[in-house]
Amino acid sequence: MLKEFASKELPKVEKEMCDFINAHTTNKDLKEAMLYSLQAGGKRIRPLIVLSTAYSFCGQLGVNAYQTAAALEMIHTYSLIHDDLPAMDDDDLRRGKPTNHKVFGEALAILAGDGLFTSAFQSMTQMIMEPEEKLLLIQLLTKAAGTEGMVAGQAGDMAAEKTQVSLEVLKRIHREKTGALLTYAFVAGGILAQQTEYVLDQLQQLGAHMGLAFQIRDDLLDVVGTTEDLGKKVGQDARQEKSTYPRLLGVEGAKQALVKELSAAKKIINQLMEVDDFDAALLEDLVRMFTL
Ligand code: GRG
Repeated sequence: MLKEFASKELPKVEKEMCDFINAHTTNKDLKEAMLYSLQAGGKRIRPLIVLSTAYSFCGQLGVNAYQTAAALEMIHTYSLIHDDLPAMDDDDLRRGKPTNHKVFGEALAILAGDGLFTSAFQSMTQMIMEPEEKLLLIQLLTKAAGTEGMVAGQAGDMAAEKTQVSLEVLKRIHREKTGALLTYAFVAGGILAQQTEYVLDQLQQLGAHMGLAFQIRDDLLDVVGTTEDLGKKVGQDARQEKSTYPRLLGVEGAKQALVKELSAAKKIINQLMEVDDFDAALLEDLVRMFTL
């Protein structure tokens, strides 16, 4: 069901992102660099979470849902461009293609990231909806992407490369670096579907478990290598000697940790079944997607 939903809905997010960049980027080279990374073939997990969460509660999607999903993916794309820069991970390949700075040079890649970051918020300010709801969606995204979320996590991750860290520190880094945007995706879906504080709190917790599961799974795939991504990643992490779940817990321990996070996620989805009109099918499929 999630697969069909994704095939039907994600092209609308693609269009939303590209139309916005095309309409609002005056410099041709900058536009090309931004579109290059946006169209480089990401899995679109974050937009898929926004849309499937909103749809699970109200069975329909308004234009604001696509705009929010598009803004979130623009921020994710900016973070990948900057993460690949020589000053950070210094990677030549992303999603099997040359990284943005390899194609466009470092200066334009920095600006492409800056452009995507600011365009995301610019597009959200244009959403036509209740001002309070819009402000909340924007405010929570600044928090998730910024110095209490992804940017803080990236700083923590850089510091952790030089030293072995505890499981607690590793969890915090991932909660901020990748978990914050994933959690936002669930909560934003709930806000777009006009859900109560109680539901938003449940979605926050669901996002936290799914965010950790996403990271543990990613770490495990680097070791056990069951997906296509593996070949691209093993070299990187082995070179960096980073602290990862399998390194701290062993492969079996990391697998158990993944199962634990996904069971907690399922429990929350079961609780949400008490909410009027909630249909669990899409979110249950999402949990299955995060399984090894
Ligand atoms: C530069 C501020 C700043 C932040 C960078 C997310 C991030 C923070 C860096 C990405 C580095 C990385 C490999 C993180 C591990 C989690 C992960 C696999 C992220 C990639 O997300 P996917 O799998 O990517 O959703 P696609 O390519 O599908 O969009």
